[in-house]
Amino acid sequence: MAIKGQCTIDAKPYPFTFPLKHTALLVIDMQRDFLLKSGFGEIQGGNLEAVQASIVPTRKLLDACRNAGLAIFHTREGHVPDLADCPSSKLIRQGAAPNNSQHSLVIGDKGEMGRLLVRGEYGHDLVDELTPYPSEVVIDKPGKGSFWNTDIMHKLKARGITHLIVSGVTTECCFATSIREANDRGFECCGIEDATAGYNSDFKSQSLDMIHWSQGLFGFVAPLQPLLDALLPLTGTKPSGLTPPQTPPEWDGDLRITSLQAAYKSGLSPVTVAEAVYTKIEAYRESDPAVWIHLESKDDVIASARLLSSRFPDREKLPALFGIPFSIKDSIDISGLPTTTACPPLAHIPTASAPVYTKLIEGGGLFIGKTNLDQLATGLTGCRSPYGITHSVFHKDYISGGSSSGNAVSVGANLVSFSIATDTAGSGRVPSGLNGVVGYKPTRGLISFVGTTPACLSLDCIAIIAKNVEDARLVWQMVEGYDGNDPYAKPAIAFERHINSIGPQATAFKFGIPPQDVLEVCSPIYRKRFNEIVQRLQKMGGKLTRIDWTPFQKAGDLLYNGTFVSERLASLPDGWLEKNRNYLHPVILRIFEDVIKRRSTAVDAYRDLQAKALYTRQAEVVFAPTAAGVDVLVVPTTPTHWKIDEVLKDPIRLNSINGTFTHFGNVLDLCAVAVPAGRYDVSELSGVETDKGSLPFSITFLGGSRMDAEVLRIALQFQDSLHEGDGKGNRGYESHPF
Ligand code: TIU
Repeated sequence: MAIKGQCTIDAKPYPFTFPLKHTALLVIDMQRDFLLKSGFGEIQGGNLEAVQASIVPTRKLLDACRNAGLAIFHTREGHVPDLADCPSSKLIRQGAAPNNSQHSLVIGDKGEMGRLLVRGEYGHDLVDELTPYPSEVVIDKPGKGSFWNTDIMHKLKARGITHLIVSGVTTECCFATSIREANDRGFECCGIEDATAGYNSDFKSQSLDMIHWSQGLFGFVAPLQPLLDALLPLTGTKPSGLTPPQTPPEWDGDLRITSLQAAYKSGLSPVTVAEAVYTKIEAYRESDPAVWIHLESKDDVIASARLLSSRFPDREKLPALFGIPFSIKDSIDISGLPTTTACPPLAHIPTASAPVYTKLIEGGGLFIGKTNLDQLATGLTGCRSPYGITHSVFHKDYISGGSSSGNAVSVGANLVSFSIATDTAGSGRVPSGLNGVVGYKPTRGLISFVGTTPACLSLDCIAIIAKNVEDARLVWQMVEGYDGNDPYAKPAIAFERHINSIGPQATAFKFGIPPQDVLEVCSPIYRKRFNEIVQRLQKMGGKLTRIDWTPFQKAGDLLYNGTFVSERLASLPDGWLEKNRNYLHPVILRIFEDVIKRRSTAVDAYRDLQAKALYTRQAEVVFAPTAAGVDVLVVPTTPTHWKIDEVLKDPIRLNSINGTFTHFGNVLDLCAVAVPAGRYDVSELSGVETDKGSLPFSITFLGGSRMDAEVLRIALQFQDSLHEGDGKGNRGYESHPF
């Protein structure tokens, strides 16, 4: 291993180098139907002995990759039970061959292991030796290639994968097709000779030769042993046969997901983490009693932690969020708990949980409590809740931001690892920026919004607040996915741009920023810091590119000055406002009354919808993959950091300024991630030399619809550049005093 984080192995046509963090093992179709007697493969005329010989080497490869911490993807070929995803050519061609005596059974027919190549049947599943672990990805594919009509490209990109180690059956069919498909999409692939097999030995060797022919037409081919040798030193686990440690490992309270995952793997108990979390929560209550609307009892959480330990006794096979403590905004339903949306007259006790919550629990997450928010998720300050005003974890006089105020504080104060919030006008990004944590708002419709109280339903979005970009990205992977019950869900499979896996293009990016006159809204220290960040991005290889700011400006204005605010009322029952005005927070009441006073008409609303479509199209041009287009837009997350007192005196105007760089995000169907970008002294903001302490600075990267993986990649690059050489990585919570 020459360069840190990279491996190089002997391969044809020349040595294959792969970055560990960006490499996945792809195990193709090691299904009973292809490997065992009476399966689909035998009907194909396959030599079963030949393919079965690949099982043991594939297991060795899988174990080595698991131990080295690589992402693991398995595929299974097969069809939905009514065969709606099976083209007639695939169904009929072989059986229709003249004098055919071999294909007496075709796809969907009942064989000895169930219906052939049909999902859910015994024969369709993977052989026992290669059963996936809970944290591994399984892709069900209807074709021979792994990319046709699947979301594998999306899932690989979402994990930052650029390099693939490929194994599985059969070499001449699905293995070769998948490598060719991956190659077209920009992946660097290396097929592993001993861990693939075909039904015809000549086909196997010729298929492998075709991959590396002509200086690597489709990729690389290598034997297994050099790869095992290269991965062995990276093995995180102890050699087997030793007595497990008798004392649990030391844990320093680091709640980053990746750190907790490593600690759990080596024996840390989730009960220890639950106890520590409650100690922190109690201590922080002194500083800020307004974080939680509902806190689970410590005993209940400890019981959940115990249950997790008994459900997952094997520490090698933990789900990704095993024992990871999280909080959730109190506008998101959890069965049996009140959802208040910080608006007591709207409180209800749901009988079903929001899918986003259910997925976290299924992934092993440890639920701690529901957090405070600006009433009806309307606001960007954290000063609009009957449950009290949260303050920034950095300073008691300064706002936490909102509306996901408690979410960001619970992460920023290190009470939980991550939090599930919402973001309509910036509610996930703004409080993250003001508390020194990461706030990621995926493209709308990628995470189900079902079971969440709407703020402005056609623009609402689930947001993820975490300690660093990689944690936010991991939580996204756990909770995203098409939900047919969400009318705004985006289709599961989308066009995905190719990736750049090697060369300078792998790290290069183009970025745009707001024009100088727009940046004038920022306080002097914010402008100074933003300019410094722009220089840093350029030093990292980012190319500052001129963009048309008009669609962002106009879309931002549309959100609050247009008719979209009326949509906030559309989700409430008729007459609700009249009945409940006395119970509303005075600022929220004022906003709603102003909306009513406008007497907007349907004509106004249609004009705004048309304007939204136009600006969205204009923004697509800004993010187009052309010479003039940019990969990301970079903005300061907020223009400044208000004091609580200032906001209380002028709540609507200052709130609106707070959203200058966030309002347009959902109107234009963008994705965005707010990332901490250092600190500054409070005195630099206030101008009062005697003011003590520091506050966080934050920038937001925005990208086009469904460009989440690209935006997160650049955000990660930026985050890493901030922590280069400090030996700590991004611990998140170290950046503030708690
Ligand atoms: N027929 C054949 O060789 N293979 C398949 O049909 N599927 C896979 O290769 N997985």
